[in-house]
Amino acid sequence: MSVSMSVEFDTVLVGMDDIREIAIWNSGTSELILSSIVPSDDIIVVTPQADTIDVGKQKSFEVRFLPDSIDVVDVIVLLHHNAPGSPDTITVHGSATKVVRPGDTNADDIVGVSDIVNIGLCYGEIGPVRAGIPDSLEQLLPIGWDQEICARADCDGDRTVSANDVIVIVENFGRELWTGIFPKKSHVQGSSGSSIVNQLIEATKKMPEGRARTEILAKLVYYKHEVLGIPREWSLLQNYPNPFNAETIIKYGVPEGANQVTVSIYDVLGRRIRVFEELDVEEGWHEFRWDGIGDQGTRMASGVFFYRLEVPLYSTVKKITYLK
Ligand SMILES: [Ca+2]
Ligand SMILES: [Ca+2]
Repeated sequence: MSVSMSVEFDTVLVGMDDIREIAIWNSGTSELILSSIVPSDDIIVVTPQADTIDVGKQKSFEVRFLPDSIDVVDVIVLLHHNAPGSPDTITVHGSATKVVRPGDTNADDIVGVSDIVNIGLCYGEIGPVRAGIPDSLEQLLPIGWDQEICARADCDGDRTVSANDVIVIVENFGRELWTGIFPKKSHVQGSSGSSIVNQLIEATKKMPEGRARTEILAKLVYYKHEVLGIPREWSLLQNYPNPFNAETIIKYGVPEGANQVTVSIYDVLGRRIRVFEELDVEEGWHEFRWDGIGDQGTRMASGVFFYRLEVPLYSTVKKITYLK
């Protein structure tokens, strides 16, 4: 017998497996006894591990590739048998890659505040583009970066570690490694998103002064206001509808959390006729609804009223018209 064959695997994900079949012929004149089939590495498993093949017959063997790390592998399988030339060899070639949760730069299998550190450390580094699963937030970890942390720090897979990669942390925040689900959209929005961005802003402020810190901070602040819609400053909008009859909505913007926000309604004589108070107010947009009734339960007469937003360091007044 003389076997010299090779088995090729495509790229396989770490933790998954792939199988090829090979056939061995007995072209000799006596029974071929394969006493042992031994791969040089246990990431390759051949079954059965021993067998007997009749003259002129063939048998199939299963070659299973079970990568346990990101690597390119060449494994030699030794076939010990009773014919001349033993042992024969099979070479197995394959490579393995890993699915990562983009944003999990420190590889602890969850996307969190501490993942921003590696973006700072790898800022400006360039490497191979990341192969991805289209339209998903799961992507493959590329082989070929000098440092794995920088491959991971390029969270969006565009081959450069930049401030944009921080947004991937925001949008995958709290997600774990492999769920079997490919979420296509961020689950981050409104005030919960803003609280995530605030945590990342605090973490970024601990980075050393420099381009990374400046650009990451600018990106996070931009995201908070322009994407999540958190107001940049206190604001009181014109009520609507105005004039109103049944009910009107008074909307105000809070740039950062406040212990207490008060909006008061005054009549033309300056008497405070209704007070709306909210405690522990989260940043974002909020609203009150006024139905033309005073704090004493009295319906007001038609006319002009004023509403004032009051917080420390900011106060503003707007006019409202009530038509019964
Ligand atoms: Ca992490
Ligand atoms: Ca990037």
